[in-house]
Amino acid sequence: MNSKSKENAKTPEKFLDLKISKPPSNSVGFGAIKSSLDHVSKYMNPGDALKLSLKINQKGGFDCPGCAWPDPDDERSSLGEYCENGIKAIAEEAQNKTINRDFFSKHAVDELAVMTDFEIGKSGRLAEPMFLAEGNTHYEPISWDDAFEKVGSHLNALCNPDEAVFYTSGRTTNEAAFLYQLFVREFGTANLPDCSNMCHEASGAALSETLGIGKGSVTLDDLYKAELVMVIGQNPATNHPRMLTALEKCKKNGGKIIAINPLPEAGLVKFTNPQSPTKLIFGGTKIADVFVPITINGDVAFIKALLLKLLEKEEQEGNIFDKQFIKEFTSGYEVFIQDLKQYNFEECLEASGVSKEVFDDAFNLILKNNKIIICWAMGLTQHENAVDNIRELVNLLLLKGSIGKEGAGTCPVRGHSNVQGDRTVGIWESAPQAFLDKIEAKYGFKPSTKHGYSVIDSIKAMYEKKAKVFFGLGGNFISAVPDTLYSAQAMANCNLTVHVSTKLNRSHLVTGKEALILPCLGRTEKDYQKTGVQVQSVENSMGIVSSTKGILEPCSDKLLSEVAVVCGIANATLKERSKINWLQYKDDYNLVRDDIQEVVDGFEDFNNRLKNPSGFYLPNGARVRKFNTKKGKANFSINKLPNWKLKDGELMMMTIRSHDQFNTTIYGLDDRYRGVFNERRIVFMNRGDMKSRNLQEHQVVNLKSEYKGVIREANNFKVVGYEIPKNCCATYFPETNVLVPLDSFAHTAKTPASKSVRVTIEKSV
Ligand SMILES: Nc1nc2c(c(=O)[nH]1)N[C@H]1C(S)=C(S)[C@@H](COP(=O)(O)OP(=O)(O)OC[C@H]3O[C@@H](n4cnc5c(=O)[nH]c(N)nc54)[C@H](O)[C@@H]3O)O[C@H]1N2
Ligand SMILES: Nc1nc2c(c(=O)[nH]1)N[C@H]1C(S)=C(S)[C@@H](COP(=O)(O)OP(=O)(O)OC[C@H]3O[C@@H](n4cnc5c(=O)[nH]c(N)nc54)[C@H](O)[C@@H]3O)O[C@H]1N2
Ligand SMILES: [Mo]
Repeated sequence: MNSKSKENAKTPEKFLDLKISKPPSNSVGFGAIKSSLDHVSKYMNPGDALKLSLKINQKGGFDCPGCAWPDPDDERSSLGEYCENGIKAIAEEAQNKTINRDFFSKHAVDELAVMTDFEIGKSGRLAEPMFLAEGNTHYEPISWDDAFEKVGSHLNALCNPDEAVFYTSGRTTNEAAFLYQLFVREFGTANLPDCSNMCHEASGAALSETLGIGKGSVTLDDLYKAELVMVIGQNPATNHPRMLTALEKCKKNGGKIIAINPLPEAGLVKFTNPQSPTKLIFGGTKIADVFVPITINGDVAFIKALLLKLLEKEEQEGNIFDKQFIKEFTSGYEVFIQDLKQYNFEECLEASGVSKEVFDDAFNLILKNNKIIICWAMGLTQHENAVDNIRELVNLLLLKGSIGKEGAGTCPVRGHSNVQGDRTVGIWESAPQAFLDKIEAKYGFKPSTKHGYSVIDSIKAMYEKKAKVFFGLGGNFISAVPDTLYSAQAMANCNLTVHVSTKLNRSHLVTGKEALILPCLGRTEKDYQKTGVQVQSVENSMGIVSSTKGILEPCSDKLLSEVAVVCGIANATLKERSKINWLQYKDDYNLVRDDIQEVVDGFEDFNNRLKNPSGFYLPNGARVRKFNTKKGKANFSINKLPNWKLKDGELMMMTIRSHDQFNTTIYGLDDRYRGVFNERRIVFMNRGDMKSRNLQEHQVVNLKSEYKGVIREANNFKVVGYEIPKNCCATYFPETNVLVPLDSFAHTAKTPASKSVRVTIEKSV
């Protein structure tokens, strides 16, 4: 076992050289093009870069491994569906540098852990399978066959299949994900935690209960046609840049936009479309008509205030609610209204931290418009009351009849490029019985019907030594999960930790007694198999399934595809006891798709329909007012105001992404749109809160969070005064994951509450 797992799990607490400038008033534009070209020229050869940028998100090209924002059905830009952060995601994967046995023989595990995440990521692409033996300080090379046997023998040595956990990150394609969950279920467990547990799980839980489908209901076309789009708890200029093009189009068609966010995020204020050269010169579009600077976790209160005023108007004028829709399609209206009437408007507004003037501006837009789309992301899903946040939004949409019609509906904006597809094809620790029945009918074994471990349950189980093998298909578990030190102990308690990865990351350095790194092909690379170069499929945030095919030569000839890795491990683990011929699938992915079509609803004629260059839409009940709930109706829900209070001196901290990162992969050290350069260990604070604590700009501070009597600490941050509501502060993920308590998560969904962490701030001495 690696002796220093807890130390290795933390990001190094060292400073760089912080520079601050005024945040730019608009986003994207020239700055974005320059930034991505700089990035590409540093890490890729120019020929590959050009080839890739022409094929990114093109029909018949490859799906950008960045975010899950959909591509236009019709015309696509000749520059590729260009976006700065998409280019960075690709450059990160397609870089020239590789690391193999020489690298690992030179650097001990503990030595690598001293590097920052930025430095670790820059080491290069993993080029061959590596093994860390018990008690060893260095990884050593291992053959693929031996690696498969090693995993198989560990799994088979467990007393019970439930002693293993199988994590998935959302880049995994449908084909690899389907086979992976099939293997895990045939092995005998439902322990399938995934990044979705930390991401949009709360959206899935809230939407399934209220609208009968855990996905959003709108298409891109709806966004163009909406009268009003609300963008809540989301920073699209950084995390979904192509969404701004859709919002711009909506505005051009007369639509209005309300942004609700504690921070005046750049893209929401002004946006310059990089594909429109005249705009680059003459300035951009002001995106948000109303910007609502809400306090962290003030959303239920704000929405309730809106609902109360709508109800008041409805009672006066009688034509505000869509009563026909409510009568025909919904359930629970009376009880909901009764409950709503118990709340007081002024109290709600005060709890939201929003002024009456701003409230009125937002309210008037909602009052006037009936084609409303609500978009949201992590600002709503990562709170203890996350499910309430989303259900309350659904209440608003239902009152306005804004669901299942053109230009209206729900739009949870997904993170990883195939996180939605992974769930569709069975990466789910609590999959519906109907799905498990289909697996049984097709393959002849009975999948476990137990509720498997989510991310949080997995960490607890490993900590308590109830789970002993950790397997990760993609991702960077230790840096992504909450409560870094507790989680590091959980990993260290395992007999074996395995990661299928493209790049070195901190999870490779916080290991069980033994550890494996299995390097795989990325999206951009050609996947050569017996029947030729393989095509795979992904599903975007709006339920469109489309093909993806790499175009570059693999960076090493020792890489396997994720599909081949899963097949190899399944074969080596299950051997003769399997009812499935595992090795056939890796030779021909069409066979995987034939199986998916039999087991997963909506994939009829899959192989053929995947040939359609624009892909195909999966069925979506909410989109056509067919609500797949128990009563067949859309449900109003009752949501309490969260009753958290800060103790004296505490601030509510949100952990957010900078402009130069993809989750735990740090592309660079700047957060250009927020005017922060060359530093990540910063805490954004309200200037009044700084004054009352006697803190100066760039003051070095330590952060502490106390939760249920346990104190967690993160040291060495620099204070940056910022336009953020009082009593709120913000830091970057993953540096402050050490402060996020494992036990603080969304009810029902178990999403870690990494946007509402109570902290105190002390000067470092
Ligand atoms: N370039 C890039 N693209 C990405 C990613 C990336 O890291 N880099 N990550 C991908 C993934 S996996 C995901 S899930 C998405 C994440 O996309 P986002 O959700 O946009 O990412 P975050 O940085 O977590 O931003 C959360 C936003 O919510 C706001 N917020 C925080 N708390 C609250 C609150 O209580 N109420 C409201 N109304 N707002 C709040 C914050 O100010 C911030 O603007 O992006 C995906 N795309
Ligand atoms: N405090 C805090 N914590 C958070 C969040 C937050 O906002 N705040 N956000 C949460 C969210 S929304 C998410 S989605 C999770 C993300 O959690 P993860 O998905 O686990 O993390 P990533 O950083 O996206 O994973 C990056 C790693 O994936 C590997 N990788 C990249 N591409 C591929 C590929 O094609 N195949 C394979 N096999 N591996 C690949 C690389 O080795 C890389 O190091 O983090 C969560 N954690
Ligand atoms: Mo995510």
